[in-house]
Amino acid sequence: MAVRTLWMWAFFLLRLAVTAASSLPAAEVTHLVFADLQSLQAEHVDDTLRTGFHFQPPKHWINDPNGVMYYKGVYHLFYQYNPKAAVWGNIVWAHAVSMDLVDWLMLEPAISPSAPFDVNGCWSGSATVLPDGRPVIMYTGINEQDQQVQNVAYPKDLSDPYLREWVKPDYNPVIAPDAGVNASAFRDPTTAWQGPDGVWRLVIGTKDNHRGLAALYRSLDFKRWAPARRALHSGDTGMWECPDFYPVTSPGVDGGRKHVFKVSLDLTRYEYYTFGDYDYATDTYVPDASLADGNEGLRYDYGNFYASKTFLDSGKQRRVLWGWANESDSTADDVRKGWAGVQAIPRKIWLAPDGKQLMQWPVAEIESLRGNHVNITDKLVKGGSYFEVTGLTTPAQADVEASFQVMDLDKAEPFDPAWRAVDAETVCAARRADAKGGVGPFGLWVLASDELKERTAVFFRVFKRDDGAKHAILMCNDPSRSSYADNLYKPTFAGFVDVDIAATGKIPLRTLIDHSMVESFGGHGKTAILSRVYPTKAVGDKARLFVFNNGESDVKVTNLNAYDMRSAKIRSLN
Ligand code: DQQ
Repeated sequence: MAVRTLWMWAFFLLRLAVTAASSLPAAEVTHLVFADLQSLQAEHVDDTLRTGFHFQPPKHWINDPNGVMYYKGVYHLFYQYNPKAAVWGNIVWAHAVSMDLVDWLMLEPAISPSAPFDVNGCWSGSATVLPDGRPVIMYTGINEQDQQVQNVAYPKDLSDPYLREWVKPDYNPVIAPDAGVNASAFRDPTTAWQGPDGVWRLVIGTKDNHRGLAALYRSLDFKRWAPARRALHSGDTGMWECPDFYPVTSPGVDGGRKHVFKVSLDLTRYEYYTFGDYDYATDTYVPDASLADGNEGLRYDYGNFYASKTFLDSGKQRRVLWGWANESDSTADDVRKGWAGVQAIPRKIWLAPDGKQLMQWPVAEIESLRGNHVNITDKLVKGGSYFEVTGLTTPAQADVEASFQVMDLDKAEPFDPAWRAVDAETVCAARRADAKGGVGPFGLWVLASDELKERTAVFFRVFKRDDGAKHAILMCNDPSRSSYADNLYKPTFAGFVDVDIAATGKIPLRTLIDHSMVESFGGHGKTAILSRVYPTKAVGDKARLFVFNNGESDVKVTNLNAYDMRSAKIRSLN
C-alpha cells in the first residue's frame, strides 16, 4: 500500500504540475478546481480511445454514478458531470435513461446548482422509492457557506417516463451538519431503508479526524431527519465517501441473509466491503468476524473503480453495481481529449453460495452487443510461448472468455511467507508479466501492437503455499508496457482469486476490452480488476489479442470464446 500511496502522490503532483499556476484547492485534496480550465468548452473531442460499449457522455468530465435506479421499466443513471470542461468542477447531476442497461438516451441534467443550499455544487447521492411509488433523490449540496448539506428532490411529473425534471423543495436542506460534524466532510447519502417500525434510515459519509464514519440519520417523513446516537459503522481509514448498505441473500450463510457495507476511501481511492448482521431494533451492524474490516478487507474491484453504488433491479430481481473508472493519463491529456471518466460495465452482484465473498458479473444484457465470434478449444500453450487470437475484426472492442488448465501444478513456486504481510498488488508489482515463473504468468495480452511493444497483460500466477492451505492464485493487470506515451500513471493492479486449482484444474477469465478500458473478471466473478490504458499504436483496427504463457508449466486453453463487440447507442434526446 505504501508503494501505491507514493505512486498516487507522485501522479497527483504530476497532474497538478500541468496546471499548477492556476489550480485553486477546493474543499479537499480530491476535489481540486482547475480554475483556468473551467470555462473551456471542449469543442474538439478526440475519439481514439473513447469507449464503444461502456457508458460515456459525448464530452467533458464525469465521475461518480448517482441515484441509480430502476423505475417503472426504465433504468436511470445519474452521474457527476462538469458541463464546462474535461476536469472536475461545476458539478451537476447529469441524467441518462435506458431500457436495457446497454443503449442510453442522454437527457438534460436533472439537478444543477440553483439555490442557497446547493449553489456551490450538487454532489453525490442516491435515490429511494417511497411506499407511495414516488422516487426521491437525496444528494449533497454545497451551500453558500461551502458546507456540505443533504437535500431532497422529487420528480416534477410522475407521468413522464423519463422523469426529466426534478424539483427541490424550499424546505431543503433536510440534513445539515450539526455542531461537532466536519461540514466539509459530510456527504454522499445512501439509499434509505425503512425498518419494521416505519422509521427511515440512511447513512452519510463523514470523518472525525482520521476516523471514517457512516453517520446514521433517521426520519419518519423523509423531511425531518435526526442523527442517531451512534454511527452505523466506523474505521480508522480517513474520510469515508460514497457508503452503500444493502441486504443480500445466500443459502450458504446463517439465516440466509446478510447486509453488505461498502465505503470508498478518499485517502487511497480504493473501496472496501464487509458483510454481516444488521439489527433494525438497535441499528447495529456487526461485520462477520471472519472478514477483515479496513485496508486489508475485500474489494469489489482491485483496480481503478471508485465511488460505486448499487440498486435493486426489481424487474429482474437482481442487485446491480455501478462504479466510476477515472482516467490515469494527465490533466493536460484530458483537456486535449475533451473527455475524462467512464462508467464501468454495470455488474450483477451477489453473495457467493459459500458465503465467503461477493461475486460480480457483467449484466447479461451486454451480450446482445456480441458480434463475430471466434472459438478455440484445447490449445496447448507451451511454457515461454504465445499465440495470437485471430479472426476478430475489432480486438480493441471485444469480450473474451477463456478457461486455462494448468498442466503441471507441481511447478508452482513456493509462496514467499513474507508476502503474507503485503497485499496482492505488491506481490504482482514484484512479479510482473515478463517475470518468468513456475505456473504462470499466463493469460491475455490485450490491446497489443503489431511489434508487441505495446500490450496490457491480464494474467494469473499460481503459488504453492507451505501452510497446508490450497494454492494461492494471483490475478494481475500489468499495464507497464501498455503505451509508448510518457506521463502516464501505470499502476499494476492485483487480487487473489479464491479458486481451489488442485480440485478444479482450471482458472476462468473474462476480459472486456474497450479501447482504453480493460475490465477483467477472474474465477467466474470472484475477483475483478479494471484498468485504464492509453495505447498509441494498438488502437482501433490495429489492436491485436494474444494468449501468452511465461511460466515453466504448459497451460491448455480448454475453451476460449472471443467476440467483437458492437458499440452501444448513446444518444442525446435532441
Ligand atoms: N465525488 C463527489 C463527492 C464524493 C466524491 C463530488 C467521490 O460527493 O465524495 O464530485 O468521488
